[in-house]
Amino acid sequence: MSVRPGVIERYREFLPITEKTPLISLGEGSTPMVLSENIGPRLGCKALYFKLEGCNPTGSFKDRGMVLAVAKALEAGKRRIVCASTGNTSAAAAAYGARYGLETIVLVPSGEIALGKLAQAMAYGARILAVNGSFDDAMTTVIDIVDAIDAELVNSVNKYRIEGQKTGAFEIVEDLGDAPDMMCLPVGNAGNITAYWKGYKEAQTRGMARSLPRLMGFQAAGAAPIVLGKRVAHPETIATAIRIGNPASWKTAVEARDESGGLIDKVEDREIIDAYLMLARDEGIFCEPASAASVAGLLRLGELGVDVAGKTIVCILTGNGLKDPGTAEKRALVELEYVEPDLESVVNLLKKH
Ligand code: AN7
Repeated sequence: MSVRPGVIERYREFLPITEKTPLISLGEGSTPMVLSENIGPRLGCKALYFKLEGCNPTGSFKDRGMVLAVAKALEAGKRRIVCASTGNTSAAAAAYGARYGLETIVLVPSGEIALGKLAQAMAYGARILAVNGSFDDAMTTVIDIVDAIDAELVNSVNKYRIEGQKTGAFEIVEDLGDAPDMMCLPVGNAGNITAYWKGYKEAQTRGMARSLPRLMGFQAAGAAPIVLGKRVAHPETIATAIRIGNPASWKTAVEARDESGGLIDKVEDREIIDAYLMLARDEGIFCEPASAASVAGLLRLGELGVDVAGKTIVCILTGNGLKDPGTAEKRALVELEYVEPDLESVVNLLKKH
């Protein structure tokens, strides 16, 4: 439990829970919707909001779905959870697993996950299997082993993950009083776009929203199977969170795209880094590279023939920038200025520019 209700309690009537489902929480959900000060006005949007999913307890949107998947695992009497991950799912699984006494096993692509995410899985005490292969190899392996090791699978092929993640859409319609015109988000394993679309449709059915948004999903150019219409054997991108070549929720992502009149397109690593730095320097928001793909995509919409002027748009910033300190250190290109600890030295140094 947490003092403010987490997503299970807040949205219990929208979720597949029973009297036996424990109302567990680490304080996930209710994340800030921050109005853009600079990027939105430059684009002529009516209003551009950033939903800061990095403010969740483990620093990413994964907590919304993980809390429900773990609650259902506990309800079913499971003792062990397992997942494959590019890092954030493993951090969330490890946190909720630790808190509620489940053994957590995570399979991650060896040497390919951001430092902050690895640090989290270590701190929470998960067993970390570094797989000699990609995320897609880790995912295939998890599906192969899950029954043999008597564990609950907590990847987004677990339907409770999608159910929990759809609460992001409910929060947005509650904050805005209706759905936005468009919502931009990164697409990796494609669970989140699937979940948001389900959430928006339910919000409309239940009278919480009148309209539905167009969903604009963005993959990294080197890991864009949905855009290309075929698997990518060796996905490559600086945004390690979405370095995925064969998304689990491919079909439902395409449905979300088509039913919403949206699109799934790709953004180059260079555009991702530009958006990542633009968010930090023009908005004061530090998200991880994968999250910045949403804004990189927004910046490309004009080119893609989509008019953003006068529109209300939400970008989902899926994870916290602190997850991946290595990218900031390498790409922000700020040199440390070494100085003696006295007034004269500091003043003289600052005069130089
Ligand atoms: C920051 O943690 O797949 O399209 O294993 O960490 O729902 O997969 C993470 C994905 C976007 C893509 N932004 O979401 C994992 C994992 C961040 C992410 C995505 C991920 P999906």
